[in-house]
Amino acid sequence: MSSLKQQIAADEPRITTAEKTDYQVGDSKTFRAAGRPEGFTATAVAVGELFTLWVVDAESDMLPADLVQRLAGKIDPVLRKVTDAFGSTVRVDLDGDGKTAFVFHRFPPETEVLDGYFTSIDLYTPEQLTAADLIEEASYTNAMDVLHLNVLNRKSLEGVGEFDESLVPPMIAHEFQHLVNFAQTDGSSEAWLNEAFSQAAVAIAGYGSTQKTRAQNLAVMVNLSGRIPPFVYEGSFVPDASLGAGGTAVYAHGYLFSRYLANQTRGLPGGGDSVYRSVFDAMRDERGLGQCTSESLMAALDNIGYAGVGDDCAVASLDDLALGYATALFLREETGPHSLVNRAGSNPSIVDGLEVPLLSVPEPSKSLQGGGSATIASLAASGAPGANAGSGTQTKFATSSLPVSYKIAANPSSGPVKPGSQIALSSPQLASLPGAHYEVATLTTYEQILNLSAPFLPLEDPLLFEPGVLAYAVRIASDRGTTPHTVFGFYETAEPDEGEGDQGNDPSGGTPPSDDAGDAPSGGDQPSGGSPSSDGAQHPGSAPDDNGTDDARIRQMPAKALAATGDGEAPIAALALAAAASLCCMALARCAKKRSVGSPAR
Ligand SMILES: [Ca+2]
Repeated sequence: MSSLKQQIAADEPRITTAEKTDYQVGDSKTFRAAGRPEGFTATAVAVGELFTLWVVDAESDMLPADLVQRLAGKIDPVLRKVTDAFGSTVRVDLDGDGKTAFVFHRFPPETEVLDGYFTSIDLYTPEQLTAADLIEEASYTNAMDVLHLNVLNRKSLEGVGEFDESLVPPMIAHEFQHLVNFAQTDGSSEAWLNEAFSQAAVAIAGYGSTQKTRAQNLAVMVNLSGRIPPFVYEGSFVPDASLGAGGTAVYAHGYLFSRYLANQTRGLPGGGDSVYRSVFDAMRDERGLGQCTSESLMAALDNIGYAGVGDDCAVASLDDLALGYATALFLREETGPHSLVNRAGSNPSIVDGLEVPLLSVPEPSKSLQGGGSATIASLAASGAPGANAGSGTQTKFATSSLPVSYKIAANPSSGPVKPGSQIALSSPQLASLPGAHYEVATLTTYEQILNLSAPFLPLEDPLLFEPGVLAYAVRIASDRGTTPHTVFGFYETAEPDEGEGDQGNDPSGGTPPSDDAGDAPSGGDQPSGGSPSSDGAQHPGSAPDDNGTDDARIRQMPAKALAATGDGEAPIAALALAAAASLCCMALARCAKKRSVGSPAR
């Protein structure tokens, strides 16, 4: 495959077509895709400054003209913002039109769960691929800078209404970053960081709020497993999101970690939203090709003045960085290394429009997986940060009085009540959260319970049971954000007597549900591989811990771990973040089936 690495400068286009193409609306062209080597004919339906948009002829009914026009109006602004932040795609503008092609077609069964994808296969000619012994890939490359969009996106697949156009702009931001990434690095990119950059692109394009379900799933996963799941992986591996919560969490992590990078380095030369370009730039080779790797990340942070050795440096290593991020996830400081936002006066839990629930750890995980996994424990309960943190040793302590295990009790806790009965709420954590108060969502249908589609409103009066209500969802809102919610189910009783308090029939007693509304945008993608991995949404109840036998392949590395201890004032003030041994060195057995062309073998 190294034969495909040509001696090309990073900003030099390598045009493969004989003559410049200048596509116009109405043009017809044959495209190919994985699983569709026979090809299909598509027609150009819109041409912008930076893009061409194509729809497969056989499915033209799926995208009526008014929908196409609405989408077309949103693409150029997205591409411009992503280009400004991450860099140019000129090196891979294979057809030399100065634009990127987006083609809507019906994905074959093996990729039908995806909303869209990028594959670097498309950036090579059949001859190049054949010479590299990639015969199957040679049959479906487009030899063109093209991104694939599914005419059946997730909501239409689930039968929940029509094609969901709101998924398209954030997905385009996400997938287009993968194209920029390949143009900048020629595939010298670790998948976890490449995905994080694509999630940053979603934020920079202005669609951060579309990641809500993923952020909530991350919070649910932490709540269920007692630990922050891993997010730093080796090489081309990232968890397959269709397999459960692990993959979903990676996208939430990608978003939050990438914005943590920008927000932590804001104001430093090469920092802020320029941090991603700085990563590409930090280790450019003689051809001008950069990297998107752990090494170039740390080199960039060193150049920026954020990482290094010395008192002025915020972090000394990737381990430090991941621990700072994990701590920020828990503590939500307004500014400083334990802040996701790092801006005084801002809500510390709203990251580029995405509201991130406070994380709750009812019971610390007894083991950690590496790869940035972290847990938090009560020093008062355990006496010491004693999590089994692999080969790491606990060397760092931080102080916070913020609770991390949020409990809300209701009396009665669930079950039959009479209309007008008062439901008393109590939480030992309420008093220790600055500005804390209850918020309640009234759920009257099972669909609302499933999707938590009812709004949370401040509880100002005693909560009285209303006829026809199936359940109330309750959370604590505070200056640092909102906690995970707890659902209390109730039903009306005809019995006149008081004192049921019956918990026996509790339909949903107190367990925060995963409100997977299926609205996670940007479909799964494979940053630079030939076989796009799926990116389904997490389903409630799916196992939060998907390591299994993969733990055998975690490479143990000396790593710092972190503990936090409180000042002892509040009963739950003594916290321990005992965490994150063997960071960043997790290689799981379930690797992507196909490596990207031109991607360095690891
Ligand atoms: Ca082009």
